[in-house]
Amino acid sequence: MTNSVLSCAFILFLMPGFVSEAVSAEHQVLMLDSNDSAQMVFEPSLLRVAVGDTVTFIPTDWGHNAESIAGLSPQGSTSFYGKMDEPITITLEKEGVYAVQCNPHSLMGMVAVIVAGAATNLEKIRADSSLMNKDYRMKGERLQALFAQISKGT
Ligand SMILES: [Cu+2]
Repeated sequence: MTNSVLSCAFILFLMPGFVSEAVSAEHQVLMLDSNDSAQMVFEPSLLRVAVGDTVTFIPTDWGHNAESIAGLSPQGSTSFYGKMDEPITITLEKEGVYAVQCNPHSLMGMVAVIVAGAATNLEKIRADSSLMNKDYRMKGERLQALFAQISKGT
């Protein structure tokens, strides 16, 4: 009896999901009308996490959501669409750079960038997002500024 309980515990410990749940960290990003540096802004707007960590977007001020930007996330990652004025928690399951926007303020550049592990897709995502610049000037500018911070390693 004791032996079978022990071996069950051991098998659970060996399961990758169990291990990553046990060590994954939880992060929070606030959705704000303004902070010291900008209007309509995620805080922080650049976040470095480990693969398997979770990030919760908190509707601190009214009128915001958080959603993935199509095409600007690691290959094979799951897109997400948070509801207005509701928190949403995502798990960063793939390594790489994720770009996030607030839908109603995307044209005003309300974007955030999350790096899970290494920024393996940085050059691709940078190139793809630069195609948006002519249509979404502020969004493109803020994204490029955040990507530049990643490549400088700050
Ligand atoms: Cu917003």
